[in-house]
Amino acid sequence: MAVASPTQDDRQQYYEELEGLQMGPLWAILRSTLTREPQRREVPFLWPWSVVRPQLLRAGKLVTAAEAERRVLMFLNPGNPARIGATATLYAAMQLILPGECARAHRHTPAALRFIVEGEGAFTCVNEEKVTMSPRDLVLTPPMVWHDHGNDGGQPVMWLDGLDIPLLLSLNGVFFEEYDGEAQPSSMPPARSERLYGRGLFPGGSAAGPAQSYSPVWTYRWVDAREALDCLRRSSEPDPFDGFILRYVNPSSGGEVLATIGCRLQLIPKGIHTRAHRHSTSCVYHVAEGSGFSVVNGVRLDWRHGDTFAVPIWCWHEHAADAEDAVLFSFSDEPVIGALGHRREQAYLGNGGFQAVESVFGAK
Ligand code: GTQ
Repeated sequence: MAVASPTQDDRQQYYEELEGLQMGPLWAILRSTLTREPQRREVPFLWPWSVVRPQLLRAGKLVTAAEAERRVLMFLNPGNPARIGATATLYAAMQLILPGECARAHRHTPAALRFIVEGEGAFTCVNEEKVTMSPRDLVLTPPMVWHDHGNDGGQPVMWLDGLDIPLLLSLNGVFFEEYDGEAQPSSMPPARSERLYGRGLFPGGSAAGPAQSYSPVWTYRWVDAREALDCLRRSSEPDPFDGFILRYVNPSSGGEVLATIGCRLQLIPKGIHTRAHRHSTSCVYHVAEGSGFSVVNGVRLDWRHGDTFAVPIWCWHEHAADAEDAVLFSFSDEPVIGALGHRREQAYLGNGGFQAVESVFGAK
């Protein structure tokens, strides 16, 4: 039996009825949802230390650590104001703790890392182990591990926080618990996690557990990392896309330090300009040493020590150091994308491997 051609009105009425029934036609959104490449809202962005530092110190005058729980300025990506994150999956922020303050103990499912930017004398207590923090050390507080921060010194201490909050929010996976009391007792011997798990020796016999999803070493010291980077430089050729690059490793598995976040430290020697590539992971960079610039999807980001910048997923990027050697710390969602089997990488082939600069970030 022949069916009469439907009119626009028939369709419209149908769609309206479906809406009331909590149903919808896939064909209306198929092409705009299952896109050829990621639809990315986040943009390349840089938070200069010269801007961040005074604002953070201002927070120190206006809000106490006790009031705030954590006195933290978040880095928000202007491309996606609805999301708390520097990229679609990664949260980045700068935390301040003043002498004598305590940021009380809690734990949560989001995984966290700290990269210390300025000041001596602060510590994080991680599962009853007091971990001292010095500039450029990496400190981990993995999922559901109790942590409080304190400052026994005489200076303000500031550090970069990296967490997987946007990822966990999209998974509806956030759980949070307050500790019973302000700060944990430090019942563990000082530097226990470094001394016991960070030296290529693990407890044997029945105490030798299976590989853990996060590193049992709570801190990776700058002096060690910097020395390793120099050693790498003296004994190998630079990677064309990343210069000399090290991976912070979970010694129990050989994998990434956190199940959802991987950390890297890379040296871009003076005069080196890396080739551009892009990958299916997003990344937050922090300048640990020196100065230089990156070109991210045609935007030139000039950076110096203390700056933080976001490279959203599938953005072309290349790095250069012209005046001096530069060292970049970075964290990414690589372990998540890798576990899903969705790792993709592409080299930029046009223009001799370098992007054309279309705009300069922050230029008026
Ligand atoms: O220091 O425990 O930037 O729980 C965000 C959430 C820091 C922290 C952040 C947190 C922390």
